[in-house]
Amino acid sequence: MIDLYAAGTSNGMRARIALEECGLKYNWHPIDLTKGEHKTPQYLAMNPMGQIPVIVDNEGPGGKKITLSQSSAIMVYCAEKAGKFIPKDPAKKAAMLEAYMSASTDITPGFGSINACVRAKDPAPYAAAGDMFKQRLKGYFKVWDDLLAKRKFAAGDEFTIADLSLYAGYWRTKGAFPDLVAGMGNLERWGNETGARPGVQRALKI
Ligand SMILES: N[C@@H](CCC(=O)N[C@@H](CS)C(=O)NCC(=O)O)C(=O)O
Repeated sequence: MIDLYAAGTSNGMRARIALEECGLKYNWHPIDLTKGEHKTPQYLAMNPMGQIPVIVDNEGPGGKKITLSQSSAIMVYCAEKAGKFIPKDPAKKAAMLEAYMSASTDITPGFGSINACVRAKDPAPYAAAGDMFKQRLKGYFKVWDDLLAKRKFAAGDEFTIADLSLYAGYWRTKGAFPDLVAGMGNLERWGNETGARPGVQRALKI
């Protein structure tokens, strides 16, 4: 059985979406970031970065327990364990990695940067930076909108972890800053299809 320690953020939901979509059984341990539950000595022993998400798989590789942080690493781990969502064909796998990295290293950190600016205790000094990050994220989503006009899924004709990763960032952005994805019909079509998947729906019901 896997233990998941997370909260309802983009990174936290990336891990939970992966577990649900991969059909892996897990225990859900909600972490209250406002109470600093991710900074306790017990938590830091699992992830010295003091961040969610973390999974502990008691039946990891070789039957040994493994503790893993970094939402994108967790997604790959779940996909490999379940044998799902990573293309076998090398060219399709390369395309998947390209899309996956955009979702994991452009979209979600972009969202996180905006959040840090607008939710700062005193947001005024960060207003210009917040606007700059908003424009940058909107630009990324516009490219995704154009790409999704030509392909059904994030990396082509196969549903992969790139879709799962991109969806977490899209879902959070749409909820918090809807204007950044407004009027992007292809992205919306893909978002509606991905959001309707039973595993994604279960993951986001917290
Ligand atoms: N690169 C990490 C980022 C994790 C991260 O930023 N987690 C945030 C929530 S989305 C967090 O725990 N923030 C609290 C903190 O940094 O103190 C990942 O992908 O898992």
